[in-house]
Amino acid sequence: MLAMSRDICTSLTRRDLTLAVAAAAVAPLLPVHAASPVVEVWTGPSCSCCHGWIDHLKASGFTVTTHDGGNTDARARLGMPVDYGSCHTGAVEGYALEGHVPAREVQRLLAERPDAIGLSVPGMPRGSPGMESPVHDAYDVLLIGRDGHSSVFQSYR
Ligand SMILES: [Cu+2]
Repeated sequence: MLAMSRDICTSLTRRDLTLAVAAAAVAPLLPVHAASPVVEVWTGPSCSCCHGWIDHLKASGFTVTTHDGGNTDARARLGMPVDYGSCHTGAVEGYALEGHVPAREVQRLLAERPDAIGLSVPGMPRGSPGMESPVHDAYDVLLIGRDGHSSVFQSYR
C-alpha cells in the first residue's frame, strides 16, 4: 500500500517536471512584447460609443483601464489639440489616442514609434470602430505631430 502511493507520488512528480520543462522550453519563443499594451481611456460624459471603442480595443488584444468622464482634461494634459477632438481620449505608452482610432493603427503606432503626440480620428465618423453603422463615412486617422500639425496616417474610404 505504502509502496503504491509512493509510485503515484513519483509519477505525479515526474509529470509535473515534464510540464515544467516543456513550459521553460516554450517561454523563450514568446515575443518580447507578449504582455498586451495598456490603454488608459477617459470617456466623455454619458458616452456610449466610447464603450464600443473600448470593446473594440479589448477584442484586438489591448488591456484597457477606463475612467468615466474626464476626456477634456486628459486631452489637454496629453497635448492633443482640441481641433482634433472627439468623444474620448486614450493614452498608450506615451501617445495620445483621440476618438475612434482603429486598433490596427494603434498597433502600427506602437511598432513604428514616430516622434508625435499621437493619433486622432476627429469627430465621430459613422462606421469607425465603436460607431458601427450601415452608413460608412470616409475618414482619416491623423498622426498629430509635436508642432500640432497633422498628417494622414491611414485613410478609410
Ligand atoms: Cu464616439
